[in-house]
Amino acid sequence: MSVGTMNVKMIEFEVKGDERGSLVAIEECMQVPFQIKRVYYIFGTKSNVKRGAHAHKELQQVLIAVNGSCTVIVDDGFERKEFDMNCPSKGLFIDKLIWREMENFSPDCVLLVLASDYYSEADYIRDYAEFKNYVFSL
Ligand code: T46
Repeated sequence: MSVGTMNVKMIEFEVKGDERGSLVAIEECMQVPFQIKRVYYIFGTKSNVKRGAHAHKELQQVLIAVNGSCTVIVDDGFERKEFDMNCPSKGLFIDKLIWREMENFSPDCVLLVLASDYYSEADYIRDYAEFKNYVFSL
């Protein structure tokens, strides 16, 4: 891994709109680059709360602010980037081994997450120094 190759990218989903409103469809291995094994969503986040602050050894995810807004900060151990999440037709793909933090949640924010695997606490790295050591040892 080296500077400038952080595997995080914003995906624009096609909006099927008509006079009734809008619809976005997401299928595994089509609009997102993995098989979707788990879906969860974060809502009712209190103001001034920060979430995340961990990386995953293997898990890949796509984060979508289906309502409201929040900020996602990503860090591959070499550089940090910030993404404003405020559009239900955009998803942030986050590869494995990326540290992530979420903050600035609007009261109405619903952050939908599509994940490549089932929940496993063993996949989390929750200490930043440990994360950097892990990345630099690869
Ligand atoms: C991530 C960011 C974007 C479960 O039991 N099953 C699950 O699938 C998840 C995701 C969580 N949990 C439990 C574990 C904790 O007791 O729900 C509680 C809150 O989870 P956590 O503190 O990890 O939540 P966040 O918002 O800090 O992080 C979550 C995901 O865990 C993480 O994978 O990338 O959202």
